Amino acid sequence: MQRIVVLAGGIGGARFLRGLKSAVPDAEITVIGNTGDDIHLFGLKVCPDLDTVMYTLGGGIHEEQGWGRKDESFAVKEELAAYGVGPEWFGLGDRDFATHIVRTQMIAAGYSLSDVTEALCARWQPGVRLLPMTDDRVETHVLIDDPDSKEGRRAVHFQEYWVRLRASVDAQAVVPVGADSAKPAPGVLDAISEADVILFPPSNPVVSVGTILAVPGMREAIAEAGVPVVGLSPIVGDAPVRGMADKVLAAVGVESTAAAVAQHYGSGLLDGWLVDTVDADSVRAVEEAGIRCRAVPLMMTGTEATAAMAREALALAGEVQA
Ligand code: FO1
Repeated sequence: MQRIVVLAGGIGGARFLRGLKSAVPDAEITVIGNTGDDIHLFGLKVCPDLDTVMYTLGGGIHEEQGWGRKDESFAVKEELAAYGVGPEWFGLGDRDFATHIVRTQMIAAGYSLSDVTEALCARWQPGVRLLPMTDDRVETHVLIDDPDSKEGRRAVHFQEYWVRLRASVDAQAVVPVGADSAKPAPGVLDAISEADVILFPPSNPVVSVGTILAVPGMREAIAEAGVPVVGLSPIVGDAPVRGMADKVLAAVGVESTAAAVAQHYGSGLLDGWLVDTVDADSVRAVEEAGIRCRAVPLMMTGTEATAAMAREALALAGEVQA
């Protein structure tokens, strides 16, 4: 049985996984989920990317939105607002709240985030093994200009940058706070060393895949696994398909192009890279950087189109191995 490890962020990672499962239903898929987007609100621990993967693969996701639960209501949020308790800018629904209550209660009782994720997945049956990148607390912060503060700059939580500010201001720096002392969660390094192929879905290269790679030992384990590592570009036609990758790429000095993202990961990590057909011109630059590259359609318009992308990624993995 083919063992596939996928480093996933939120919406892009989850949708890619749905296509991958459809393309190779018999594969054993381990997902290493980004937890840098996690946020503590109302005394609860919220793990947006783990939940997005779990709900998407478990059939509970709000399809159009890409995050949160379908058939959602917001009575708790409205009641909190009536008490003047915010933040109001973060849309936590009633059904979703239950997930965060269970998670927080289990963590308070001494369980690890890995244990909790396994327990939550027992309900959702995502059909993959979903592992948080770490059980330790990591929080991505974004440094923005703030003329009103003494330093002229201020750090905000990634969710505040993305959801409240809608990435409308430039990101000066992106810091995965706590990552340097985090340990990979149990099972993560074993899954990598036992993998037949490792995939980077079209997730954000800085705040999703980049944060996972920032956990000490992760990058080395992937490089040393000795198996094909293939990524799919989240940048199509010099712009992110969704999200704010352009803003956070600029913060780390990387252009928003499919080729620049491949070069950012580098040939020490990546063996293969898929770009969209509109970026076919960049294939040569990527190959010159020592990374095998193909141009194929990369818009995840539905499960079949996404499954085709997954098949292309696995075919490229086969090619680089040959
Ligand atoms: N994204 C939004 O654009 N607005 C929200 O209010 C919002 C709330 C939210 C609540 C739970 C959850 O799991 C995800 C949520 N997201 C929301 C998505 C999230 O901000 C990001 O898309 C991911 O963190 C990036 O991967």
